[in-house]
Amino acid sequence: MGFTIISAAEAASYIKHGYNIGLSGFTPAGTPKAVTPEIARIAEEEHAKGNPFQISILTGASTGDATDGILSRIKAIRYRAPYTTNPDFRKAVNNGEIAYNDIHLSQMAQEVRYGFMGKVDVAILEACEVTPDGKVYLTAAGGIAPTIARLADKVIIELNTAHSKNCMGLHDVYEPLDPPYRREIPIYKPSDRIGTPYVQVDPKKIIGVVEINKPDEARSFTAPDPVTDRIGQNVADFLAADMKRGIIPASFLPLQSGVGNIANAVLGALGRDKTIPAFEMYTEVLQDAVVDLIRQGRVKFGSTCSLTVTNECLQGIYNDIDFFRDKLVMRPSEISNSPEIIRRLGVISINTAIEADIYGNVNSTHISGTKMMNGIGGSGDFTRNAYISIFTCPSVAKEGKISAIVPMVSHEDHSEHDVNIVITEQGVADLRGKSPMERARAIIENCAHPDYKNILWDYVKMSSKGHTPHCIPAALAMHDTLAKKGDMRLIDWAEYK
Ligand code: 0RQ
Repeated sequence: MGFTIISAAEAASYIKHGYNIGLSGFTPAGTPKAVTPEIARIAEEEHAKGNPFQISILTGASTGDATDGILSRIKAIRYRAPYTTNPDFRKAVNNGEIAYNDIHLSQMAQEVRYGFMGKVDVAILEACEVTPDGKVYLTAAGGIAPTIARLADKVIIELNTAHSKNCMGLHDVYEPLDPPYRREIPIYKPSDRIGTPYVQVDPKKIIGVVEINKPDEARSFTAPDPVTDRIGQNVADFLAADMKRGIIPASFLPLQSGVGNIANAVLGALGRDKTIPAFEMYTEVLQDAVVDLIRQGRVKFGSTCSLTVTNECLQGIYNDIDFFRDKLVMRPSEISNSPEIIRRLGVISINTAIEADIYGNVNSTHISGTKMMNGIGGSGDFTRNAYISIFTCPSVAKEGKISAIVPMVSHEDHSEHDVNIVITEQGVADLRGKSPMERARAIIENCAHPDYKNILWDYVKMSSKGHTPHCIPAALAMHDTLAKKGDMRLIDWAEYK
């Protein structure tokens, strides 16, 4: 290996107040886990002495508690981008303690390169192997590792033996040139490889190697329930029908699917539906359900940014690497989420909404318009460029007190111009080729919960005419009723006319 072995504490001592830190990883997969808790320890000591100590974090997507959790609890994060799922980080953001920049994941690496977020002082990369000439073999995610490794003044490697060296070869590392020199990214099918299996780092920049043995902070999934199962089945039935009528080619198209239980249920249902041929994934996160489908031959190939799987599933992949090697590839997030490639391949996107409005605008990020949930992640990258863009969600949240279908979304991430299909456990609203009023009818009739159908029709009736009818004083009245009375069903439209 040829580099100095240093402790996590020693590595952390190179991080100074005000530094911009770049981290490998995408979702907790592939994120460094040993140095960041030591940075937190230094921050705590400095805070105890009355000194300021805060850093900025630039990474691929969400990290684990060892980064976003620990550092946000002790107020050691000044700024962070992009997507995150940590509850303590979320609390700090919604308290106004952290400057959070929620950008599309495909844009993260290039915005760092363009200098929008300042320079990268230190990059910390998790690796399963590093060679003396600076070839860094990443672990379970591509993220923005190639970019931060190249731009950072200094690099720290966390060599994690919890990841097998069998991971070597699963990555395809490629960084596009910036305008005006950018060319097409030459991926024409999900399995195309265009780069190297490692990230090249200038060996002179490597401060040292921290040896660890820590599994990814993988999230477990709650068991599927009747609602997520129904949503999954509705998605599978919809896609099978679209294929039957020739809208989706008989050979099928690559799929992207988000994280969480709905995504797992959707994939499970697609796998079971034998009228749908074995298909490919061109996605950013690949969950356990897809790995099972690869084993069953139902998924032929998975191109992803990260293996966001349980540790047991990940070890299964490493153990059966001869089987998986030609069926999986991990890419940097700007390639896995590249609008150019998503559009070229005709990817069908499936993401989860917090709420959708009757005209097809979708909120993926904010609870009641102001509180950040997680972030937009890659949902915008895929939705805007998909062959067919699908949003799923349960029709109601919090035991029915909240309708996921509302007159106007309280925050907009995906506009009516980009959203093709909305699916709840109630049914499917196909918005393609429809005018706003036609969309409203499809969404209210097919997706809204029965408790809310008349409420939503009453809103439409009281709306002033126009291309997109609205009653502006009442557009957020269901949210206002939730805030005041705790249940959207208690809406009294007369109060808002
Ligand atoms: O609350 O946690 O208190 O139970 O929101 O909702 O139904 O458990 O759904 O975990 O799949 O998350 C959109 C946030 C959904 C996620 C979002 C409450 C609900 C519950 C969570 P509790 P569920 P999920 C790939 C693509 C954006 C990024 C993306 C997400 C909690 O899917 O972050 O798509 N998406 N990336 O009760 C108030 C509503 C609500 C509501 C739900 N209308 N009002 N609360 N909840 N709807 C991934 C990457 O990009 C890496």
